Amino acid sequence: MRVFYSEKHKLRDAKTELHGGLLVKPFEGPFRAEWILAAVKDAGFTDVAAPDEHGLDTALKVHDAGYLDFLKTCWERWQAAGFEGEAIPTAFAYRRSRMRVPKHIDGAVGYYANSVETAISGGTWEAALSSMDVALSGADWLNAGNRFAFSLCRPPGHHAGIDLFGGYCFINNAAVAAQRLLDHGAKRVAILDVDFHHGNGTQDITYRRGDIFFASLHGDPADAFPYFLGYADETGEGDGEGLNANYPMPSGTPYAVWSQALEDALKRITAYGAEAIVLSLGVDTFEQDPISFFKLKTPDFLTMGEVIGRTGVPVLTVMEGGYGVPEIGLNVANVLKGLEG
Ligand code: OKP
Ligand code: ZN
Repeated sequence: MRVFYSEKHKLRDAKTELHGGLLVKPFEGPFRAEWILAAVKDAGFTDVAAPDEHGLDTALKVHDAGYLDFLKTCWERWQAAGFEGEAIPTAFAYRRSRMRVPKHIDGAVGYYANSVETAISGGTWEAALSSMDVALSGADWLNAGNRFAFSLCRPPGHHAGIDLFGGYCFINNAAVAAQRLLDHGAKRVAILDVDFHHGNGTQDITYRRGDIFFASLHGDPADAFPYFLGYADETGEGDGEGLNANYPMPSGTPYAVWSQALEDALKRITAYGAEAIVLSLGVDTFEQDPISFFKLKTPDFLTMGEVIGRTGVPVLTVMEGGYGVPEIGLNVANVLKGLEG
C-alpha cells in the first residue's frame, strides 16, 4: 500500500476553536498527521510519496465555484476588513431568510459555514488544497491498477458540503477522490464513512447522484455533531434514491454492535456493484477519543480493516478524524494492516 502525505498540512494551524463558549486550542492540529505518519511507518508502511498537484477541475465537479473562491480569498478579505482574530462566522442564513451571498466577508463566512468551531486562518486554503491533492494522488494510484492506497489527508473533508465548510473540513477529499475514480471510467463507486461523526458534507454532495453509494456509521445526530443530518430515514433522492445509508448509533456502542452496521453497509456496497471503496477513515470511534462516544478498542481497528478488505474491492483510505491521544496512529495502522489481510 502506498501512503500519500504532504508536509503542507502544517499550514493549517488555527489558533482558535470555539468550544463550550471558549476559544481553545483546536482539537484538529498538525500533531495528528505527525502521529499517524510515524505510526504507519513504524508498522511497515514505508512507501510514502508526496502528492501531485491537480488543480481544481475535479473539485469543481463536486463543489460550487463561488464556494471554492470564497475559501481561497477568505483570509485575505477577513484581514482587509480589519479583523484581528481568525475568521469565525457570527451571522447566518436561517429559516425564511434570503439565501444570497453577502458582499462583506463577515456575512460571506456565515453564508458558507455549517458550524462555527472551525476558524479560517492564514494557510488554511493552501493546506486544504494539498489535502485534496493527497486524496487525488491516492485515487490516481488506484486508477493505475493498484488495490490499496492511504491518503493521509489533513485537514479532513467529510463535513465539507457542496458550498459549506465546518467540522474542521473545507474541501471534501473523499468526494473529490470518488469523482476522480469515476472520471477514469468507473461506473459506480462507494464512499464508506466510518468516522464517529456523520459525513454530512459527503451526503450533501452524493445525495442526488446515482454513481456514488454513500454509507455512514456514526453517533446518533440527536446526540452528536453534526446534529442536523445523519438519520436512518435519509435514503437519497432522484438518481440517488436508495443509495444513501445512515447507521446512527448510541453512546457507548462497542465494536460487537458497530460491526453489525459495518456488515450491513458492506453488503449493500457490494450489491450496488461498487468498483472501488473510498474509505473515509476517522478513528474517533476509539474509546479514548476526547470528543466522541463509541467504545472501539485498538485491536478492533485491525478487524475492521480485515472485514472491509475481504470484500475484494479496491480501497482508497482517506484520513478524516481521530483526536487527542497518540494511539490514533496505531489505530490507523491497524486498519491498513487489516485491509491488506
Ligand atoms: C470532525 B470529524 C469539540 C466539539 C466537536 C466538531 C467536531 C468535528 C469533527 N469542540 N465539534 O468528523 O472528526
Ligand atoms: Zn469525526
